[in-house]
Amino acid sequence: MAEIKAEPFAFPVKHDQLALIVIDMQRDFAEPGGFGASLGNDVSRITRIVPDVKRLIQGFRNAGLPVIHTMECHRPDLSDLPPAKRDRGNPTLRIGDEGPMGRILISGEPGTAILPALAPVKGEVVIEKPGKGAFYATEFGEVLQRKGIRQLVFAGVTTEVCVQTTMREANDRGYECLLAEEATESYFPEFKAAAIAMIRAQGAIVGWTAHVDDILESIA
Ligand code: TIU
Repeated sequence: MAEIKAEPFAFPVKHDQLALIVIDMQRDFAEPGGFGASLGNDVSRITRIVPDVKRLIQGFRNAGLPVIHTMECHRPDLSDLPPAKRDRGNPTLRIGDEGPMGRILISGEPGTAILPALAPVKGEVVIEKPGKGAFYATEFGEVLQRKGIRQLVFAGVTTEVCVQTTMREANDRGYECLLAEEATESYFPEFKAAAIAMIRAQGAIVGWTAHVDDILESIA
């Protein structure tokens, strides 16, 4: 059986069931003036992983394997934004407010877009999600089922919020999940390290973690 070198043990890869899930690599989390910065975070940590996310995406495209992108965002009328989410975090700009890149985390606004270097290409699915997890109130689950995808490689931000939430949701639904370590980041290095440790603890309780080079080698 084909394997990807991973922790806590080798990931038993089935290439015909494998997809790359790129979580929320949006300007709002990576550029000054966006949502991440409004929460008081150093967004330069996020931009540093762009080259590793890019080569992972390119590897999947070259191998003819699916790449699915997610975007955290809300409808312009905020009907999918619970007050409990809008009011959280004491940010300088709340979701839906007008910022330097348009309205914060609103579908179609410039700041909500995926970073140009990682932009989806024709044919790639983009899931707009109102939650931290990609399954809640989206068509993500149906898309995976329709495409026969059962194994998910994860990249994107932030490790302990939207990436980990989606991995946990996927794990409960029976998907085998592998996190690409250099292709994910948090505003807090200690949270990234803790999320990686939690995910692969107890015999891969939520999933596996692997290095980008080892993932790329297996799909080359
Ligand atoms: N995409 C994602 O992780 N959304 C967040 O709000 N993350 C934070 O860490 N704030």
